[in-house]
Amino acid sequence: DVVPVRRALVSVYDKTGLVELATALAAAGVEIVSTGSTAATIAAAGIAVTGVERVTGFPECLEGRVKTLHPAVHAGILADRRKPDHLAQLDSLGVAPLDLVVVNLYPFAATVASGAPFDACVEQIDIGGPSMVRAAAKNHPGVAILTSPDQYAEAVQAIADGGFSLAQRRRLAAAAYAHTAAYDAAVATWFAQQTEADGAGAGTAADAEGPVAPPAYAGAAYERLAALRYGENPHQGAAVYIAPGARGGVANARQLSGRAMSYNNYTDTDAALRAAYDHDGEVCVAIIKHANPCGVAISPSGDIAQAHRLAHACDPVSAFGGVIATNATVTAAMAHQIKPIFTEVVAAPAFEDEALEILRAKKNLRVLAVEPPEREGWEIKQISGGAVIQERDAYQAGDDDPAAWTLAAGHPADEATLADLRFAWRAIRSVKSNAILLASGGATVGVGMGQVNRVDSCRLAVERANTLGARSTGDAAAPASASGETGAVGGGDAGRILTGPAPERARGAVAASDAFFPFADGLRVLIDAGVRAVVQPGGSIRDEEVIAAAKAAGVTMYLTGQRHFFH
Ligand code: 93A
Repeated sequence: DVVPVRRALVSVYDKTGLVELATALAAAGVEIVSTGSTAATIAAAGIAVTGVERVTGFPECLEGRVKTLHPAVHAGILADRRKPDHLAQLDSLGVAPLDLVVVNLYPFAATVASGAPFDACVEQIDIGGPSMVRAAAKNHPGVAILTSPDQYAEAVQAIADGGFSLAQRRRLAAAAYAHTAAYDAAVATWFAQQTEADGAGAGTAADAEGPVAPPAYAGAAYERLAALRYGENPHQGAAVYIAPGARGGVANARQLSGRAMSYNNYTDTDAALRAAYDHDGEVCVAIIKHANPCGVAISPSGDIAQAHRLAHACDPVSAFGGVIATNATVTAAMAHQIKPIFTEVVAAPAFEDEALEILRAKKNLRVLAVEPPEREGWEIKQISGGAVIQERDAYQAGDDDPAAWTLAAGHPADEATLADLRFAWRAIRSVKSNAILLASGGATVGVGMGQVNRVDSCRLAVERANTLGARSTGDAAAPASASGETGAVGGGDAGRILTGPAPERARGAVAASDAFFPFADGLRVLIDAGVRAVVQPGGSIRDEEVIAAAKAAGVTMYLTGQRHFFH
């Protein structure tokens, strides 16, 4: 099933490895047919090349829009060698078959990412390239297709060994179709976005009454970035993919140091970024374990090291082996704090040089430079037999603003309390439902996550607040005396950011609930623990009973009118 390579068509935008490939092809006696600047690059290296115009008898025209779109090219690619009739037709038409097609496409996504104007982006939609790729992949019984310089080494070896095997050609064909599918998905996504921006398209949530169903392209193909060692567990195969046209977020992260990212590293870092970037205008640090926050904090003074201390102090036990993300530049002071704590990943938009040096010294710590994740877009979740797609729960949703809340019980909150309620309401969006979150001083102090009834989430939040935490002064000059105390991990320097035994942190804290209280029982757990103000969506048929319980206890309660389930 090995087909020898006698004639190759080479047309590549990315010239990486081109001369080496052409050299190997020429050495193997392969005739090279090529387009414009690809042919010029090959010829400049002193390698014999036939211009595609000689094959087509037609000049490249329309500013390059028509180069290879010609029957002399496509018949040469598509003729089925197993059919004598096809070969006879080629003969009578004077067309020679092509055994190898090497094409990589115009850089459409990179052009969009560069902020180029509409027409310039459209010009970078490759037409002739994908046509050849798809034709060659279709005719894989006789033709091999290469779409990336990564495949050249394998190809050179195959040609030296006498040709590509059928298994190789099939694998290359599958990769080729995945490539053109992802390319078209990027075009489709961008195009639909442009149409929406014109106001002529399907519309957005902003201009419609209710939620808008995702357009067809929302489920478009993802492009495979890399295989992962394994999935959630070592017996599960896994890979990571890039969304068409996406730039930010963890899938596009630049890894600056540490071991390769695992599947769980990717998903936890994603959760950490979601949490950290939900606090616009504030310096925020989020620590995630098993997709849930074990600490989120902002620093009113913009001191990221302080925000990290506060986030860590929420639950130092769980922060062991966690993932840290922030929306601000990591300073040396923060890096010093992270150093003694076993941490899987640190993700940030930027790092001070000294911070990077400190973090790089920890060989197992993965350090990621990440552009902000996109706020809007579609979330895809697989279900058996298909998928459900929804609009992302937008960061900074309208109900974030306390001015839009309704005071249902107690006195209006003072400025500091209102700031904590606002923080808690933002932070709860990254906690798995049912979620109850206790906060104080711009930091979570107790998180009750993922319970199947709300009263259990309340109990969990209170218990965790009162047992797990270690008080942090949030002060840069915190004494280094508390090593080994409650919740300190790793001993030694880890104690530096923990300044005392776990206090009763639920007392005096504020609480947020991601959805309404169906009964007063959950709220009573919070009241009994000393919580003084609560923010929740409201909307239960027993709202009256819940509000009455708050009033009776002198607890302030705000209703936001919007819930934030997150599963
Ligand atoms: O403009 S096209 O859509 N029309 C074509 O006929 C065509 N043929 C090859 N783009 C076309 N190509 C693309 O040109 C290839 O996909 C490749 O990216 C590029 C190589 O052109 P050059 O050899 O001039 O650099």
